[in-house]
Amino acid sequence: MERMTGGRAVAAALKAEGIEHVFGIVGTHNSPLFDGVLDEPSIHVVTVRHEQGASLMATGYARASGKIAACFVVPGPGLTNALTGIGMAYSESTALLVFGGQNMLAQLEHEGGHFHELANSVEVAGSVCGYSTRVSTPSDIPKVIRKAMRTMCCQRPRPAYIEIPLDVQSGEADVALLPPEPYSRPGGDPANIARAAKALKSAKRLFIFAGGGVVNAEASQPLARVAELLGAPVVTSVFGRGAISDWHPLALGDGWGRLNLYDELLTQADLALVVGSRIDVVSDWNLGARFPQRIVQVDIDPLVVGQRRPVEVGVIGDAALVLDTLAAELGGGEARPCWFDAAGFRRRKQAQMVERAGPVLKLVEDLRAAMPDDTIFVDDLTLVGYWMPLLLQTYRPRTLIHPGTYGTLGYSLPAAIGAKLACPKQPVVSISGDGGFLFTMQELATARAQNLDLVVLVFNDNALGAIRKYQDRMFGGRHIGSELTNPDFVKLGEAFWAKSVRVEPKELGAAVRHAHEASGLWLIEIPFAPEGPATMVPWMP
Ligand SMILES: Cc1ncc(C[n+]2csc(CCOP(=O)(O)OP(=O)(O)O)c2C)c(N)n1
Ligand SMILES: [Mg+2]
Repeated sequence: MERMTGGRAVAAALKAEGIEHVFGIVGTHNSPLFDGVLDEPSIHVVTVRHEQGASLMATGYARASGKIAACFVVPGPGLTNALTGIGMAYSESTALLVFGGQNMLAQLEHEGGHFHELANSVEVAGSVCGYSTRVSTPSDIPKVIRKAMRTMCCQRPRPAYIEIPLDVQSGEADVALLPPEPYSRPGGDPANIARAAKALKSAKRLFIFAGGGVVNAEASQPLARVAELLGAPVVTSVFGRGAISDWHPLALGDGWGRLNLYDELLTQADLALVVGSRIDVVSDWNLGARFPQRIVQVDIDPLVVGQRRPVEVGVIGDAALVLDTLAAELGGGEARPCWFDAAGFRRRKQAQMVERAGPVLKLVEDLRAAMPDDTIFVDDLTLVGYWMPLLLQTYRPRTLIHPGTYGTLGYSLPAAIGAKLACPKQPVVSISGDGGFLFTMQELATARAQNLDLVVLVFNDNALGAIRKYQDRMFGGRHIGSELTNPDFVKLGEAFWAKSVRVEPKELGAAVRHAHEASGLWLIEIPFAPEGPATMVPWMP
């Protein structure tokens, strides 16, 4: 038991939980929190330029590394600004720990016109968090942080919100810090896993659909092992990209259903093993709706199992633990040869992509060739970005970060900054359109302040291009609100001290390679308006 302020208790508990980064903006209502971490050299504070940047940085940080970061925001506008990134994290099944300041405890009982006042803030945050609470004494802080950590680490990861009134932040109390706890996730019911193994053995032509849960659980190795034992090709969801390396002979790539690339697989398969995927309605449903009748589903979230399609066997548990046990169950027999011509499929898919994605494919291939294999690419909602999960050869988990179904413009730059801070040894490339970039471009100042090596690409078509295409298709070309008058992006980059250039699409590979080799903060504008059929936006009706 030690006497300390609430601010110090937060810092000490964060240190004990192994949290190394705090993203945020300081104000009067969270100053004791910031002051508390001044004395913790292991905790690095990153001042952002808008709270949306803080929460998006923390999502990129977690998706690139699996580590949890904290955010410190003031109440009212600080919290509401951060909500967009917290909503993204919720939708992406990503953990981040947000601390909100608050007025004094006694001021919270009824509306009083207090500074930053926001009614029901715990419920407001709770709508995009897996856990949301307010603490009323410094003594409770370690326990509450532990509870938040357990909800994030022992089940489907979701953001957590802890609100600390000013008098609790600055008031002193006796605080008992908690010893570290090994967080564990459920391993799945062994009898159910045995049933799943039996069902899988009875199938002749099965495939695996791997989602973000495989990435979250670091389950790439057991996934590949199970796939090899079953002779099952593996399709990934957008979130599962990299869960199996594209170098693996059983990898079929990303499963954007809209392009009907997978008909050949779906019409022949007799069972789908779905691991760590909610079968997302935006990106996977066109595929999921055509999965075979027989489905075995593994997920940490009981609500996901059987949610979209009835299952023959459902196993609730961590993907790595369940797949490990499953591999042991299956291990008695020989590895089966794959029933599906995966190499032939990949060749035919590539030929289709040349036809459908033409110039975008060339550009993505140039990007891939220009950068090392461990480069982390972070997409925004932009025409090139939509194509990335389909077209980018992805060799490792956590190296292609595509925005979640929540789908906010302005995702890429802050998420890329978070990714770089979490994984400083890996190159990071941010991919935005001219529209999305201006949502969060002020975080270039954060990248510069943190001295980050970062390559920021802005594809400029002077339009909200995806929406302009939608208007072409759905409204007979009646464009409203989708044309943009832009700043000079090179001058804008230079104003933020980024080395800034404008290059033609065919020069992109060389420009990106040069930026990577030269290091530092780079902004590369590429005038590019990809043309083509409406199916270029894979989620369009
Ligand atoms: C916060 C938010 N507002 C609006 C949208 C709707 N929206 C989706 S894509 C898009 C156009 C994006 O334009 P740009 O970033 O220039 O990329 P482009 O489509 O031109 O490649 C818009 C407005 C959104 N996804 N998020
Ligand atoms: Mg655009």
